[in-house]
Amino acid sequence: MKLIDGKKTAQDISNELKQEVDKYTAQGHRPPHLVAVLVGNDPASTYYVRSKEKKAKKAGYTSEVIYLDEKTSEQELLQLVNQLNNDTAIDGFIVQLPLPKHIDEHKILMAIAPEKDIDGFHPENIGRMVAQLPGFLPATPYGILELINRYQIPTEGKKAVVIGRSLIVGRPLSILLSQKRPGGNASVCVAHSRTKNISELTKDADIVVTAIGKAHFLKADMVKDGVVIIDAGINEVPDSTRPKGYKLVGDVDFDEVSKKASYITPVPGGVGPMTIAMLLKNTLQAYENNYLKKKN
Ligand code: L34
Repeated sequence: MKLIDGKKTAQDISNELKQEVDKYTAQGHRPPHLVAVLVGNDPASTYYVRSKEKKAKKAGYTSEVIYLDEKTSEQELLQLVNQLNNDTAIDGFIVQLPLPKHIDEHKILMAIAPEKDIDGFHPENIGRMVAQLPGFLPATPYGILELINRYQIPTEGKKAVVIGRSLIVGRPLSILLSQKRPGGNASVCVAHSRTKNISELTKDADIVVTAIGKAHFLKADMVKDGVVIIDAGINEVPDSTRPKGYKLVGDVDFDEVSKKASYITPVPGGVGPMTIAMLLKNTLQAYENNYLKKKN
């Protein structure tokens, strides 16, 4: 079994990005600027946006989080999105999900200017991904592809099962894995809550990706020997021995499944840190497109 070290890979990518940024700033350009918007104060979401800001700064970017009250109206958030769209000092921004129930998520995502949509959630970027045109790939699936490529895990002609069909992970990843591209060319099956006898599918798979948010969902008897496991789940389970009172686990029963896997991502330290690294990569891309090309 080989452990896929997302934390280290994310660090490598961050160092690579920093070199690019240093090169641009040495030429007299301003650094890339990333903004995250958080509505409300969910502890996990707060941690993720702070982490994005911190990692951006480590890579030499400027960055900030805009914290909005839980009660912010849809109209107010739309106004802020519009303001960020028009601010040329900002290369890319994200609105952290989930949003409070009184705000229509789709309305907000649609309002983000596609050229600043570094999450790749705008329908224009989703369309570009599907058509394999230049655009932003959503950070978590992009990070998974990057892990597959950097670890040189064969995907061509392999049977992949993606469990989950969310806009953020399952749906886009299932598309990417099947496309003609590095880390692609797999035969992909998407499993979800309405799938019958999921084991029948996973047992036959060379690659299993879990993205459903259910702790210990994937068990050893559901996979074959030598399987590649990518765990995109992040679940908090109670643990009184930890200062926070919980620990993070993925969707995979890691201790058991890792014995059968050829490659496996841990949680934490797998897909999560890669999400942030690829967000930074997209931000650099946005900076090159929106700022550098206009200056030169
Ligand atoms: N708009 N909303 C928007 N974009 C995103 O890309 C996200 N996501 C998901 C939630 N909402 C979003 C994230 O950023 C999930 N997510 C995310 C980002 C980073 C990490 C986890 C999820 C992460 O860094 N995880 C670490 C451990 C964190 C810890 O110790 O608590 C890991 O090692 O998995």
